[in-house]
Amino acid sequence: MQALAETGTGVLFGVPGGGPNLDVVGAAAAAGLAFVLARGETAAVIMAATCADLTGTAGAAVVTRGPGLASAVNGIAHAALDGLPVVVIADTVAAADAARISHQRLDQAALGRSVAKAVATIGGNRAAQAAGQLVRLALQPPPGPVLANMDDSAPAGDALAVSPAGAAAPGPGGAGLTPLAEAVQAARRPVVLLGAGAIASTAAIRGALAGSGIPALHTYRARGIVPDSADEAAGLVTGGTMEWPLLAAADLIVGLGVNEAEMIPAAWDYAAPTILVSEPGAVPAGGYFTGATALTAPLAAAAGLLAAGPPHDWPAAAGRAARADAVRRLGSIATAAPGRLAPLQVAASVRAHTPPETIATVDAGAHMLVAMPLWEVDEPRRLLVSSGLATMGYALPAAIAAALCAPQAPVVAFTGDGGLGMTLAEIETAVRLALRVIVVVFNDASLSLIKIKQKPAGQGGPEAVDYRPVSFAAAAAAMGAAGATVSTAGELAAELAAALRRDGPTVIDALVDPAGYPAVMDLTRGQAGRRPVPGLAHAKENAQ
Ligand SMILES: Cc1ncc(C[n+]2csc(CCOP(=O)(O)OP(=O)(O)O)c2C)c(N)n1
Repeated sequence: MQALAETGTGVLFGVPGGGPNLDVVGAAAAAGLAFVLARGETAAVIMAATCADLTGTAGAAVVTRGPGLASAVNGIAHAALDGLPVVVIADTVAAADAARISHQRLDQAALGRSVAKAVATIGGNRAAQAAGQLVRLALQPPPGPVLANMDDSAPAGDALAVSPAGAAAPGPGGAGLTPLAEAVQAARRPVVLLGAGAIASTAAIRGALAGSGIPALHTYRARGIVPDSADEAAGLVTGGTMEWPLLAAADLIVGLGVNEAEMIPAAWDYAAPTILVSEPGAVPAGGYFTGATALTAPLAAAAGLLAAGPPHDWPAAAGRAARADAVRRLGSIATAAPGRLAPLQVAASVRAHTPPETIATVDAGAHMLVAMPLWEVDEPRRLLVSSGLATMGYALPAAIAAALCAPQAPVVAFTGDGGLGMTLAEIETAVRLALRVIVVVFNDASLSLIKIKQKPAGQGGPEAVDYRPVSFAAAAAAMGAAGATVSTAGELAAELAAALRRDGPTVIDALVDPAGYPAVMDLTRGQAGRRPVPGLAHAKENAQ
């Protein structure tokens, strides 16, 4: 605990088992860390990972042996794929008792190795030293989750086992940024892809791109590096097709700090060459970007090279035009049956009725496809999502952590009814902690994203995707939160205003019509996305 406190960690999340776990909670208090009791271990680790994301310090979670760690694994996997430093402290069946006790005994080292950057058994008289080493390892680039299995029968703290995913392969040495410098000189239509690895270089990248007119696409986690109010902010790159008009018109694609786990598994088949630059120590991009050149260099230097390139021939504000076109096309899908809201209307209305500094957390599902492009941000870390793992059950725990670790900003959690069902009990956590979290549930009693994917239509039957209707407003009230059901834009705006004035959490149960989701899917990931933006001629056509 001392090691965590010394590096700035302020909160320990968890669900303790008996004995040693409770000692950990006690040690946290002694070291000055607050303890937050969660309702589930996955949620506790997502909370810890979100605090790590927002503060740059290591997140911390404590779980019991066996079921506690097994239940935490999904949260650890989220932290691993989004590169977030979290220290998970687990009780164990002591090695000295292993021959006798098989109750709740799992191979916790093996379980941890499959998702964590490093696993250590910590105990005995070198425990403090090993703990310090583990915390440093979590934070060291590339950051990631680590697991400490506590075992006082361990003789002197076993050596740390670093799992392969945590050991960054070195990038190509020698070439430095020369290939980028040459490509930039030859390019007339460069596009930049910004990933979460570039957040730390935000100032340099903004300085280089501001006023340059070079369009910048952002991965989900990188949104806000170039503010959405800038002409260069071109919207999202997901590996889908929303970004197609720009990338198809580009003659050079330059990725800065892109984590390829963020990209959906579609083919990367643009005609323009792709050059990916990773910060030294980061996990370099690998196989996703077919044919790409990977370089390891400081991102600020790479951004500087871009700014020093020759004049380009993009139309004025090409990035803004591309993003506006995507948002306009999404907006045209906002139709809903009477008594229901269109999901697009919900996302747009929440953005319009909350202050600019609001932090939004977004769950996995069809609602995410509408919330992500519509949530405009002017700073990084205002739009949080489980990007690499894309796990359901993320938004509510992440929102609770955001309210705790970034208390100055209002927090909104966008979730589907399926995802909220997975973490519903954490509403009580938000009530207990009196956190101003606004949960907006896109309630259509269905796993809509999966329903869209039923091919042929209806594959697997309704029983594969449909739930009975649930009143999340009533469930929230049962846990002591404010709850309201809304089915019109006016009701939604009124409930948002009331929620922003409230000290504790509010659940806004938005009855949505999922009818527009297939068209949203087609626009963001299908053929409808492959339509040029008016006025943005294709580079090849232009060259003729
Ligand atoms: C933990 C987890 N289980 C399953 C999935 C696969 N999955 C992705 S989206 C989705 C449906 C989400 O439904 P809901 O939360 O109601 O949101 P909607 O799609 O209706 O907007 C499922 C099952 C996942 N991403 N994470």
